[in-house]
Amino acid sequence: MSEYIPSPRDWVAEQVELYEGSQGTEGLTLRDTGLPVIIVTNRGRKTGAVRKTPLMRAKDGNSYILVASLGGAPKHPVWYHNLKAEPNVEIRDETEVHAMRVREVVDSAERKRLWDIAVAAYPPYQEYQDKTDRVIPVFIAEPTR
Ligand code: F42
Repeated sequence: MSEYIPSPRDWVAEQVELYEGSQGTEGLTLRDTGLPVIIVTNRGRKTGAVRKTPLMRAKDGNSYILVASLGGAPKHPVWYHNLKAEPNVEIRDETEVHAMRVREVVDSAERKRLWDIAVAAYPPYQEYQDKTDRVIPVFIAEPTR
């Protein structure tokens, strides 16, 4: 098994530790918003190390919508590049863990539909999009079995 490298951001690493350490029974929401979070386990494209990325939970049927918002920062988060290089991930949603494959949604009609679901789940995504010049990437994660 590859090494797990925690996020250099303490609050993110702490959320992962609590969420995963409790098998998905604690640390399930973003800070004081009360809104649900999932944990995406992916691989670093250079190190090959295991990375764990908490994201907001937005669902479309059995699929998850992953929004590379990084709070509306000018650059994509590093995990965006990791998922482009290695699309096979695991998603923990509370006590359930699913094997998933992700793809970036480039079709504009499909992106709009999924974006609207994501914004309904987590309204600040729209503010993040409004404050950045980049088009915030949207992935869909679909079950592999
Ligand atoms: N971020 C979002 O973008 N969207 C969300 O919906 C979201 C929700 C959320 C909820 C709870 C929570 O705790 C955090 C949440 N975040 C959300 C933050 C998210 O978890 C990430 O922390 C954030 O998006 C930043 O991602 P990042 O991948 O840019 O992380 C940076 C800080 C980071 O970890 N950098 C590493 C480092 O060491 O500097 C790089 C790690 C890495 O992947 N390295 C690669 C490797 O090979 O290992 C190489 C990368 C390369 O190509 O250089």
